[in-house]
Amino acid sequence: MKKKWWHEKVAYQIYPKSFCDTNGDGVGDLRGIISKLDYLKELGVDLVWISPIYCSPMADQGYDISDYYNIDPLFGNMEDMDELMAEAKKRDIGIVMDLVVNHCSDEHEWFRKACEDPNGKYGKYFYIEEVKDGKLPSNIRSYFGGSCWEALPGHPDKYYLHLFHKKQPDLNWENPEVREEIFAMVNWWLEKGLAGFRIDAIINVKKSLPWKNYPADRDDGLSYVGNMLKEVSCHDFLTELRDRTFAKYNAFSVGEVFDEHEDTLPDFIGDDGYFSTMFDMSTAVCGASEKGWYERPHITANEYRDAVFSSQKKAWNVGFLSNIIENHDQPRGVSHYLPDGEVNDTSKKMLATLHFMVRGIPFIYQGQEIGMENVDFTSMDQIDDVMTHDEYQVALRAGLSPEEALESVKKMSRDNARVPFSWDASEYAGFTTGKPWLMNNPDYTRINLASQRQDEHSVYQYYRQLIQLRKNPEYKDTIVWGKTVPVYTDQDNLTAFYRQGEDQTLLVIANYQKEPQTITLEADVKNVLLNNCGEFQQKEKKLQLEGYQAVVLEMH
Ligand code: TEU
Ligand code: CA
Repeated sequence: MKKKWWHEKVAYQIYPKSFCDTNGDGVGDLRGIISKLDYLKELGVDLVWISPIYCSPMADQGYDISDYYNIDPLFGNMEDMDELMAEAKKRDIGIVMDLVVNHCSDEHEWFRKACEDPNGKYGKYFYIEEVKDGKLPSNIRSYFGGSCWEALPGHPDKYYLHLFHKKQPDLNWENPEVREEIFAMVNWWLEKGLAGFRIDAIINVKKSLPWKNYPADRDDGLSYVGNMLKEVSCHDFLTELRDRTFAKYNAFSVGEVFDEHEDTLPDFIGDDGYFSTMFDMSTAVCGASEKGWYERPHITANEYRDAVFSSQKKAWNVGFLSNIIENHDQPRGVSHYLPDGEVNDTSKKMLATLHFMVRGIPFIYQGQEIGMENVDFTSMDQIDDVMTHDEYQVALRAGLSPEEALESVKKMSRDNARVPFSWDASEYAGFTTGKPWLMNNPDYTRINLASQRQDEHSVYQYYRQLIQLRKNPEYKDTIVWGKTVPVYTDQDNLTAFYRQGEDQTLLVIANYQKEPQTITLEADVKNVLLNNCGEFQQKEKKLQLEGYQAVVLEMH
């Protein structure tokens, strides 16, 4: 496998609306990010991915872009962006933007022109179909609920495709002019000195044509988008995208890819893959039900382990996955993957250890490093996210009471991770001097950065140690490149694996339960590199682990 500059990096995701507000309007901004660069440096971050900051009507929080060449005034302006890139560069931090090109906003001028003249140049930028007798071209359900077809404004006989929100019309990648527009835009940003892109929803760009119906999978008569996507391959589009853009600049690219199969993984992240890396979504999708969020069971310790190990095995010898426990589309990792009632500093550090010690590029989502938890929403009015509101309706239609529906969807709500970062214990958690656009997590006086910075045993300090260990010249090669070899897999609620380097072996053990557990070591311990709690209790070959204890050992 070819070594690339990004393999050793530690990345951090910023959700700009909720990171840091500097002008008191309650919305995070670019100057806020600039003001926190020293903080990110202190943590040890090398790459910062910022969710969309382009001009947008914000129907889907910036994932509906109306101008790819400008910054939304909510976040600042292009001077701020240039300054951010320059200041980041001084600190040896690369800026990664979100590339949202499966769709744009219905307020983009391309779509406005398409509405004016559906048969003209811009009509061909989208998927627009004639509809006779109300018969839609296909019965695909949009990701956010309802049909993916919507009447074209001003043309009741024509419908356009939107796999996401109706304010996010899909761009027609079959049209070479559209692809040229996209490549030019990507290169324009890369010329500005961007380190790379996170590529949004990219597996959706290739549609199965001609349109047709699929077997319905809910009683709305509609069918999951994936049923259409699995009939086609993105290969040609993604190869062209790579060759015309990222490859020319040696830029970093991380794909948002779901449901990828082992046989095509080399195409995505092999040496000459479409992307530098892609997210490992295996734990995020664990337990997902076609019926909706309300049907979703809590993931178990063994399921978590099996999902991680199977990804590690798939990617070994192929390329690098990017590891996450949460992002702006997921609940908080600690609430998602740890049992209810057992979310505490020790178990949070255990999860962090697993996240950082498996092979791959670690991405921290803002607030993860201080162990931010899900929000105890008490009303749907507190939730902004379009997807949560749709899933709430799905739950009601399935017969749940409003209370039950709220209880069930709030566990998965994307707003759990979208509430403002808890900087300190002052009003609005130090995020803004105004009123935040989305409520703070009410637990901010208990969980915030300011207090954890002073406490050497905090979750935050533990994240710093994990990053320092990863960058320690003595262990770096093993942690970055070493093979992940699962061990003790017949013990329940235990995730343990070796990282095998050239002439070094590390052993990572996590006791994923509140009861103690004992393991028998296969070799002698040379060094204890990390330990998230209490004593290191070894008697000869027996190692006794406390509940949620995690250790990283260098072995003889
Ligand atoms: O997400 C793509 C996507 O597939 C999501 O619908 C995902 O299934 C869901 O959020 C899981 O909770 C990307 C972005 O990350 C998301 O924020 C956007 O809403 C979406 O694309 C549309 O651009
Ligand atoms: Ca602001």
